[in-house]
Amino acid sequence: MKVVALAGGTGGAKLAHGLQAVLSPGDLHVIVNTGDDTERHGLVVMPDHDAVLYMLSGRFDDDRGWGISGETWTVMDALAELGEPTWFRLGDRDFATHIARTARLREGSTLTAAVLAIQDALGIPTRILPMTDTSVPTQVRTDAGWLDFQEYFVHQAQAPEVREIRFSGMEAALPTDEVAAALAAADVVIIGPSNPLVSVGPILAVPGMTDLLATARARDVPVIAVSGIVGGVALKGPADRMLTSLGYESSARGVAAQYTEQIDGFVLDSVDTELEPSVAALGLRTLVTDTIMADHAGRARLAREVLAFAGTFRGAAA
Ligand code: FO1
Repeated sequence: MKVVALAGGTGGAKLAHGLQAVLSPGDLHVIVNTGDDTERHGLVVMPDHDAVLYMLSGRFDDDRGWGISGETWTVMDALAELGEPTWFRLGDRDFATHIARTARLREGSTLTAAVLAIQDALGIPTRILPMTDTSVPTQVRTDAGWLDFQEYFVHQAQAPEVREIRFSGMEAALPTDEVAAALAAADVVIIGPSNPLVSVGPILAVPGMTDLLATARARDVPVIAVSGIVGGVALKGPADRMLTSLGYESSARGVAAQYTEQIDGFVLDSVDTELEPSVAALGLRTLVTDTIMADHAGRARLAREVLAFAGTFRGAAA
């Protein structure tokens, strides 16, 4: 079964890890948000790509929630001595990823070719595909004006209220050929439990992306989203406060409402059972289960349950 997962931050990366564990090698493609990408110390850093890369290669630091486990910080400390800004922390081994990727980009590789080479080097059986090859940096408007995403997220610790979100340069972006091919071959598309506004939102905002999803759905490929809001609260990050400050409901139903035009099924946590009828009233089929992926076994369990749920759509369509 060919599966395409859409992923932003940690939640999407965890579900992708579970999917990789239960699918045959080569059957999973992950389309990642590149709106969080930034340049630090002259290097291209791709937080969402790298969260998935490190998760799928068993390197992710689950305790810290980003970067590589067992990191050392020699280069960062040396940069601090040189007076360079160090609020965005890059570990020594993480630096190697950004150096290798940036070198390939400077040699003329596309973003996709540069990251696929790194994935091959790390030996993962999954293709992690940037949603687009051009730069589409996410910016958020706060009461102090527009901020680059990492300035808001890391430097200002997500403290300012977000009034507006934009993806700079998005009007000129296109899904890559690799993304289009993965969606054309997919049997199931799964939107991971990532922030619907700044993680999945940019992926769906790439011009032509929702058409590719619609084409897949037209050949009976179910598109299923998993809520990253449980009991009204984001499992990680500022999604709950962002939904509220932008006038949406911070709940699993609020997440489902973001995707109604694009999805067929929605997975919500057992904690939110009472919301299930109102999600179903949006025209969606639902699965209510434990969506908290506490450990590796939990990731694989949720992946299996979501794939079984997806199987019920194909039966219904036949
Ligand atoms: N998150 C932090 O909270 N502090 C950091 O210093 C930090 C550094 C960092 C370096 C590389 C990388 O790939 C991710 C990093 N993150 C850091 C995580 C991060 O930027 C966010 O979690 C995502 O952009 C939101 O999805």
